[in-house]
Amino acid sequence: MSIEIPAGLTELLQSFTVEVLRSQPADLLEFALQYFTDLRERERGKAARGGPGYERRGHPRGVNFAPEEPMQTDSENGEEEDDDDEEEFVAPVINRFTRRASVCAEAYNPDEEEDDTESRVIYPKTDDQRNRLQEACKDILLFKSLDQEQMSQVLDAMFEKPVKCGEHVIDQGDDGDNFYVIDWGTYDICVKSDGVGRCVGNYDNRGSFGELALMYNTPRAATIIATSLGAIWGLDRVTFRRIIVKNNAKKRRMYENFIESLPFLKSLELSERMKVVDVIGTRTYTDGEQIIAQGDGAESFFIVESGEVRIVMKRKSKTEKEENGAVEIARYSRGQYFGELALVTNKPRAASAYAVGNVKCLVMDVQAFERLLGPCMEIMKRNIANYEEQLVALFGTNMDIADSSA
Ligand code: 1OR
Ligand code: 1OR
Repeated sequence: MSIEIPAGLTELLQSFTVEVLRSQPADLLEFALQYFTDLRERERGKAARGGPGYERRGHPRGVNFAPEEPMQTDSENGEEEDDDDEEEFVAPVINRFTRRASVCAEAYNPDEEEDDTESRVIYPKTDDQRNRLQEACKDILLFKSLDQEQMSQVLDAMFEKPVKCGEHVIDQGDDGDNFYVIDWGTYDICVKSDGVGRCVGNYDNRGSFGELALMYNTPRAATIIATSLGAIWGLDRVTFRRIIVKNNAKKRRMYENFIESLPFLKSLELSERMKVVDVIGTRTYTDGEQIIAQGDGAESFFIVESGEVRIVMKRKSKTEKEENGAVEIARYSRGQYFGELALVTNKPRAASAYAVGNVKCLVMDVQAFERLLGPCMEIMKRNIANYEEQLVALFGTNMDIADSSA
């Protein structure tokens, strides 16, 4: 007589066994009870949302949403479950290390923060999720100075969150729970002051938000509202502080003197200059590499840390249709900035920038630029007025620099 093994039984017991081995519970029966109760709740939740891997209509790249509870390992090198070839069934994980982060406004002191190496958050991911996550995080400036191990811990800890159009992902004034990286979708940044709310910017299918409350233990500084269907990757507060905030302390030590020495930042208070350091990322370029392309939309502002940058402008005159060739209009070296014009004028890049030899730049995203560099705007605008004069001298005509990309 053959005995039929019910579908799913092997996976169910395997996942349970893995969890028992990982968590080593004192009371096996109690653990099992909680494990299976939780599993049932999750399955019911899934069913209510329209079955496993619930509907992802409208996603341009096909989303797989992660399970909602992370695994946590008790060692830095804790073995990750090999989930790559697991299909639909991903068991929820209960573990003795799960704990809620407190969101009180304690002062920031990385040296006093608990190292927290004993708990590491891991959300298992499919290959597709891993690829999309890596793509989304590729240009996130806050991640740029992490070493490989820190980066892999961050990626492990991130979880996918579907977003509905109109959803408030973050509400101004709330405590900070997670940092978010955008996978896809558009989001408005709204700020309320004196009871009046206004939209001050937006994210278009890329970028990140939610770092401020976690970095400085302050209430959320803005409301983020999805203006389309979308998906974001969350990173919990504890992991964010353990890795990013600690790394920022190192970044401050590295860049404090350099940032202090920059004349165009002199209108900022010391604490504001340190906030600049907190949000900048570093990018390196090799000889001849393009840093900015004339005519492109602008998302970043650059400060040269080392090497030299050539600024080259191609121009069509307003009356004639032909291009007048490319002219080198400026060279920048350590301590000088570029890429501010398009951010200030909200126009495409007025010129291209290329690395001369190996170049390292400090890079800031447009939101941080607007949020932090307001007090430096006078100096920058004076410089922009100089561009206008140079434009006339170089091309012998008076045209709006923003038109040069036309
Ligand atoms: P958070 O943790 O405070 C809201 O939660 C997030 O919105 C915030 O982190 C930033 O990541 C993001 N002012 C404040 N927060 C901003 C801003 C911003 N832009 C994005 N966020 N300003 C933006 C200008 C484009 C200044 C508005 C006066
Ligand atoms: P962006 O965001 O437009 C290209 O990207 C950057 O080149 C620009 O910001 C400036 O930071 C930088 N006219 C316009 N942009 C200039 C100029 C410039 N020089 C540097 N940039 N002129 C040269 C003045 C010496 C006038 C045009 C001939």
